[in-house]
Amino acid sequence: MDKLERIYLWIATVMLGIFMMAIIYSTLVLSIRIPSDKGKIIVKPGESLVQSVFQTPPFDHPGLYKRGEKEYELVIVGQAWAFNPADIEIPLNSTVRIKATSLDLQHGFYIASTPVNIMLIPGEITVFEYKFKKAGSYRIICNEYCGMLHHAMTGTITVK
Ligand SMILES: [Cu+2]
Repeated sequence: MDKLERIYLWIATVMLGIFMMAIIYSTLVLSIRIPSDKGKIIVKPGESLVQSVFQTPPFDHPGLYKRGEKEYELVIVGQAWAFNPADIEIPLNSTVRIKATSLDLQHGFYIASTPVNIMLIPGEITVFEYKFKKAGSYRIICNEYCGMLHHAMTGTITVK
């Protein structure tokens, strides 16, 4: 083996070690979890994830709920290959707290022309807040490849 090759291999090994330590440190010491620490769906013994999601509030009733003056909570359940609900109407200038999860696979929840781009992970609850300040129609897109009809996994948000 060439001397230079050996040096490169050593550098690569040391870097890999540092990255592994960083992952372990961020998980165990800093308690960083993906996608957030907003909770999990607890699957009871003998139950499937689908049953557990539909028995865990607020996911037992997906939809848009008024929580205050110009404040809403949007409960979204993603599944292959649809969002529930898929067509949502939001009053202009409302702050929407999106709470989302997935029933089966990893999906994306991206609202085009906004910074809302969240990952829906089976059994994990993701929360994201956004204020809709511009009226119009926004397309919801699944941007995590989730199989055959991934391209058909869309929805619409109408802000007015
Ligand atoms: Cu999807």
